[in-house]
Amino acid sequence: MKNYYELNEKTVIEYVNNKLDFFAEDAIYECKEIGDGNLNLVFRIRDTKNDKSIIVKQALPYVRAAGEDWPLDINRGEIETRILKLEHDLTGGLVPEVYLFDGDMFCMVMEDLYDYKIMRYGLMDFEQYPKFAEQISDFLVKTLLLTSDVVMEHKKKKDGVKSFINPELCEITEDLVYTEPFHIGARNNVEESIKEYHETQIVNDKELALEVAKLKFDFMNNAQALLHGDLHTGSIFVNQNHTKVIDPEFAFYGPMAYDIGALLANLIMNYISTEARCEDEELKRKHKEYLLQTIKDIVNLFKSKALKLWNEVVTDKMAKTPGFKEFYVNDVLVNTAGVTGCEMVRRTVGFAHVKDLDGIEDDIKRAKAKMDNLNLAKIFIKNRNEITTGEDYLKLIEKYL
Ligand code: SR1
Ligand code: MG
Repeated sequence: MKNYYELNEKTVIEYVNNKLDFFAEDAIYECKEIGDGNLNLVFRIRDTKNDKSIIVKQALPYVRAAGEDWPLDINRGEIETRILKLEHDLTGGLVPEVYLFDGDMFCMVMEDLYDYKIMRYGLMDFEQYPKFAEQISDFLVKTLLLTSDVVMEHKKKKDGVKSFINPELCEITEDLVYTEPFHIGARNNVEESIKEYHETQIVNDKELALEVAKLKFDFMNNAQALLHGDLHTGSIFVNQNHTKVIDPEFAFYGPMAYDIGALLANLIMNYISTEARCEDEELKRKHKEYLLQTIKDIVNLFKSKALKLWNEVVTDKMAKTPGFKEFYVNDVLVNTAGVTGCEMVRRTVGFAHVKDLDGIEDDIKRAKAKMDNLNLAKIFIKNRNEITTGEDYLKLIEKYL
């Protein structure tokens, strides 16, 4: 931490120019801190004269959303840089290009995705992305299957487990996703109108707690593949033609289901919020239809692409046993439904919420949306053994919402 200082909109310009030969001599700078995540500072620096821009992401030694009382491993940017480079190669560019990582300043300098939009905000504006399901299912299958034991030489895979060990960020997930939302706790954020519902329907449900405990220890003990680790719609940039996944600082070797479930949950929460937030009935109908189709496609495409790629890339002799690939993918999908439910619960009553639900202005509609969300989440967790196809998701969404 000797040479570390927190950057601001002024100092970051000089910082970048000392590190990289990117901007022209005659550049006219515009700089804005655009980070709205829970952890880091993110700056966009633009040269308006030559129309060039760059992103600088700096890790803080504490959780930004909580303040200095919640310290956090500052070295997370190093893991993020390594996984972004790896994912860039595995997926043929479904993540941004990293230009530089500076281990003194814990800063990453990368490609600016200025003609993309953060997916959460796009979906909240009821936009549709027709190529998303195809591209994100590619991302999931390639990053997950190709980093797993069924494909990788086993000692190399174990080296990966070691080099992507990420205890502090994993602990955040263990606490904020798999523990605290299922108890009454100081870091939870439960709005008054749903406090009773939370207590009676979530905290007091012992059957639910048992299922969540099983999922928690799967998250902690199943070093199946190299995960993104926080694949919500705020970690994805999209436009009509392309998808770029960002922010894999929670990366580690864990269960594939964690990435797929986090994504599905965030699409479902956008679906639930659309009912309350969209005033134009025709737009609402179309957006919900688009979301259902996307959810269905992601699950089904993940399954079909994983089974197809399996035949081309699997190296383990026992993994080639007839019937094993179907067993393996089915197991991933069962746990995916469980993770979907846990993510939906934690984003409603845990420390870190989503704007989709919190942004519903009407108090009554917001409370209803959150209770609907919790109710559906429980079904996903408890009935996960029967939820393994896109159609299964749609049936439940249509039945309970
Ligand atoms: C203390 S960090 C809270 C949440 O923000 C990140 O994006 C992760 O989702 C984490 O759980
Ligand atoms: Mg993030």
